[in-house]
Amino acid sequence: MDIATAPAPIDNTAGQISPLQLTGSLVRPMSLSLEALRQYPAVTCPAFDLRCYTTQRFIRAVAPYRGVRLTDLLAQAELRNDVDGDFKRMIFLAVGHDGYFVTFSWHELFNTPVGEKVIVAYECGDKALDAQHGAPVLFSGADLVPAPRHVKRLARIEARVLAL
Ligand SMILES: Nc1nc2c(c(=O)[nH]1)N[C@H]1C(S)=C(S)[C@@H](COP(=O)(O)O)O[C@H]1N2
Ligand SMILES: [Mo]
Repeated sequence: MDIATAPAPIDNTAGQISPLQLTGSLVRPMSLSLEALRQYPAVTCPAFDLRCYTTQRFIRAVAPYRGVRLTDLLAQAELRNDVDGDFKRMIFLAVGHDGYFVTFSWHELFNTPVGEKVIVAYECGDKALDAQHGAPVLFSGADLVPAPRHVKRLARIEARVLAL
């Protein structure tokens, strides 16, 4: 094959960023580009040290993130409540482009101080994040060890109602 004329491979690390999908038990599922995220009220979190939970390894210092609260996005999408009280049994999966995912409970997000500090970030240290720097990044600022719920290249937030 002539490499010079071969179509460019789709390489998401090269800068292309797919819209963030809000899916699952929502009244209005949404698809949000970085530009669309910027239309929501912006919040900034303090700088912090990224540290792995499993190894306790120090990864790097991270400058303040700027982004939108996850609860603001979910309020816009509106949680379904098909059976009375479903929201109290709801969890949210935050899924990265590579399939890495973490969870939040409705209680954490909407009924504890943790939720106020969960953001989807599009800027870091006053500079726009690109795909190579993980945009958009989901970050839970109240966590004791930040790395697990620091999801690089967040692709989807999925709302699920748990049943026994
Ligand atoms: N998308 C994505 N985000 C992720 C992970 C991952 O595998 N995929 N691993 C998490 C964990 S457990 C750690 S320790 C850090 C690793 O960050 P680093 O790749 O910058 O060293 O990213 C976190 N965010
Ligand atoms: Mo980790």
